[in-house]
Amino acid sequence: MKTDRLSPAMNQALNQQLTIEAEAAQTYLSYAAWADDQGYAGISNFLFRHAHEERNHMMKFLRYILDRGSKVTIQAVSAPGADPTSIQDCFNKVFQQEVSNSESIHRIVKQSFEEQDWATWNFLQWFVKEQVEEETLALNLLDKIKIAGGEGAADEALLELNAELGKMPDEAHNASSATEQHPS
Ligand code: OFO
Repeated sequence: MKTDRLSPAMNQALNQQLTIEAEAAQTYLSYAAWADDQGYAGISNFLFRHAHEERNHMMKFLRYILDRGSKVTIQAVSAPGADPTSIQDCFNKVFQQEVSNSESIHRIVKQSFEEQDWATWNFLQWFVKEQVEEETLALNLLDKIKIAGGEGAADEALLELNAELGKMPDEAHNASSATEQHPS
């Protein structure tokens, strides 16, 4: 009896997305370490927490593939790109990464529609909504930086943003507890 409820093509697409989420986590980790090194502890903490969120996204894909009786294939994760050159560049890159991730998720939504795989279509709706929130968050941060002067933003404005992001609540725990497991 066939117990794998995913098509081979859908299994491949979901496993690829699992790797993309892991790569997103690595990129956020590298930006967080860069921001800390630049002296922006609050921005760094925000980015560390976001790295954790991306890892939770990876776990959601892993769990779903297993729940559908299908096979998880853990792949190598590529190294993040170069460090940002400024806080504005950092959030530009964050925004670009989120848009590219949204596009990748939308491709799988389309595939699930074409395959009439309604369980996967339904599973992906959480991610469609999540990506709207993540793109909006990144855009709002870019707006704040632009208003503060963009590449020429004064130190005071960046320190204010640093303090604000350090306190911003989100789904993931603080970097200090980043090694704990907390699926969400
Ligand atoms: Fe930043 O998002 Fe995962 O999916």
